[in-house]
Amino acid sequence: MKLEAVELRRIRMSLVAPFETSFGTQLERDILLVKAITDVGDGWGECVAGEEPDYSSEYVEAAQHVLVHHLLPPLLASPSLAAADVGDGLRRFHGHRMAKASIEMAVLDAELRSRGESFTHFFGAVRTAVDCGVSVGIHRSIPELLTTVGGYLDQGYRRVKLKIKPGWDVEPVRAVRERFGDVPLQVDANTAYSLSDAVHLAELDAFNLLLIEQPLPEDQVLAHAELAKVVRTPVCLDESITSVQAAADAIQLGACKIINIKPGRVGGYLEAQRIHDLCALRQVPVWMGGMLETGLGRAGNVAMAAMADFTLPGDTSASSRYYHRDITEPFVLVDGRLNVPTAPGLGVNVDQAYLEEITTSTLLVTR
Ligand code: NPQ
Ligand code: MG
Repeated sequence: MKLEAVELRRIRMSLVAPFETSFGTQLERDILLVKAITDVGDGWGECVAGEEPDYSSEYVEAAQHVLVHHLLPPLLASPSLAAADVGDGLRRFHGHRMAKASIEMAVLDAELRSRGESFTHFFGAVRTAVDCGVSVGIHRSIPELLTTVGGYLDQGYRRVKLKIKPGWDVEPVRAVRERFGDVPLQVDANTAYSLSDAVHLAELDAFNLLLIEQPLPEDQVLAHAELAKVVRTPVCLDESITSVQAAADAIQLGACKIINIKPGRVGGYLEAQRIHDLCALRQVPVWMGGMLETGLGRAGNVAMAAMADFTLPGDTSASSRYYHRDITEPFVLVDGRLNVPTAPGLGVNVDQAYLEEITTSTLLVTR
């Protein structure tokens, strides 16, 4: 396969409701889509970088810059390119994993579509539908939070994740437990605490949570192991797990019992697959995270979440959790699950007319 050109397209999508986390409030998304144009057909990728460097150091404008000026030129110059070569081809460039993931995804989609193979078959997945959880933002009051959570449970979501931060943690968790009983429940702090909060966070142990996700900053891996001596709720890492090496080290250190896998965060679906396989070997449960993806990223994530060691429900929510209208056929919750696409590549089709309507810029990068 030969990469002939890459189309970078930015789109704006409003969220159905504001989404507040410990690092800020999201009202809409500025998303970078990547189309790989190859000699065997096109493929789609989606970059999960946000508008600002607040979830991680990456952000969408930087991702586009590094693709145009650094990552794409060597890939476009390569006489022959497969998805499996993208990681190696970009190894000399440090970081920028979300940018790298987006072009690898597009090349993988082109490659699999051309040979009629689905993402899910490529991953060796074992399920035809995946259990879905929902990530619930920080709310202005507990009554409003309970209304939101009740609505999601009525829709059938099988697990609830509450975003927490200092000042919004024990009380919302207590209120959800009191109102909704033993629904599978977990929390995500997006790095908002410090090790000195350990005794406070141990108050969450009373609520039988599945896990506490990324309580401490990304680089404080050892501190998570220290925290786990005080907090009995299993620690899950998200932001800290940037590679299979980081995953192996964190497990060895006792920093986490569970891992949130986001293909975009770790540099692509192939590295995510390696993390899945490592965790299966080490008997560490994993689950599929979410980055407010369009139907393209959602399709890849749902396909991967069908792999055997994805034993906990993911943040693979329905399209309607985030968007009134998606750029592909929407993912719809059926009995708390999403069906896994089985058509070639990502297995979804882009609504080109709607895509044009929400496009803010396009750039064609050629050889
Ligand atoms: C998490 N996702 O698990 C992330 C955080 C997150 C579903 O909770 C723009 C881009 C907005 C990326 C908001 C969920 C985002 C974002 C939240 C990621 O930590
Ligand atoms: Mg998280």
